[in-house]
Amino acid sequence: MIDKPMSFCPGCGHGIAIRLIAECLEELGQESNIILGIGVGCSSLLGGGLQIDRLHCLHGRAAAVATGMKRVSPEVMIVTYQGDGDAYSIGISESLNAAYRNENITVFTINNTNYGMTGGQMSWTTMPNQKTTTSPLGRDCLTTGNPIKFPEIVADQFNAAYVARGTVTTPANVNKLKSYVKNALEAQMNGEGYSIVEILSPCPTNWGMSPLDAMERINKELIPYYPIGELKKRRER
Ligand SMILES: Cc1ncc(C[n+]2csc(CCOP(=O)(O)OP(=O)(O)O)c2C)c(N)n1
Ligand code: SF4
Ligand SMILES: [Mg+2]
Repeated sequence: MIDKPMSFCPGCGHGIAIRLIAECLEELGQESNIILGIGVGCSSLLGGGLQIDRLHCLHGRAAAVATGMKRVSPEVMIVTYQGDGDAYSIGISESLNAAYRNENITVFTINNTNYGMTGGQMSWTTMPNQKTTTSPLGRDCLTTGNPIKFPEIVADQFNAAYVARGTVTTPANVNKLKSYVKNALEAQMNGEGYSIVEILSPCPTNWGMSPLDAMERINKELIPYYPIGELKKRRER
């Protein structure tokens, strides 16, 4: 996929995340044994260079689609790739229900604290006081709720196999994220059940920042609220 053009803005985190997922699939020998359930959003731009079977799911419904795929073809790796708006704001019911049932699927959620594709509207992960096109004065959590910590809900409350949060801001963080991605995929290969990795990812275009400043924002503002690391694992790796 390296020599194929992608449609992401300069400095977007989606490309790094997709590359890591593709590398892990190759290293695990699964690149020809996978179907992606892709959410609606900038995530759906990933198709450009990726030679992988995929279905573009209705907005927010990828976890439900993945459930059906996995139950019909349990030997195939089933992976969803979704944004925070898709997986949480719009698809929270499907996301919660799949995690609650401990479906043997792997979910990757790109958390860039907004609806990137449609011009930067507020999502469930928009930070307190963050300005977006639908919260022009800054997010008021008293009237819109607090930013959701979906992986924490899954890790604390559900019988899931593997839960982690990573980011793409530094080479060290990219390396850690790659190990989380691989662990999540291995959990599915072992039949352990539901695995999820949330990825804190820059959206310089809608944040109105340079790519470097957007990375810094994640390090300084997002990680203190959304800690990175492994939240739950059934097996030591
Ligand atoms: C049913 C439906 N409602 C709304 C939209 C418009 N829409 C397209 S992408 C998107 C938000 C995507 O945000 P997110 O999942 O966070 O992905 P990102 O673009 O930030 O990576 C919305 C609301 C749609 N395509 N379909
Ligand atoms: S709008 Fe944001 S999430 Fe979408 S491609 Fe551009 S930087 Fe990435
Ligand atoms: Mg988003």
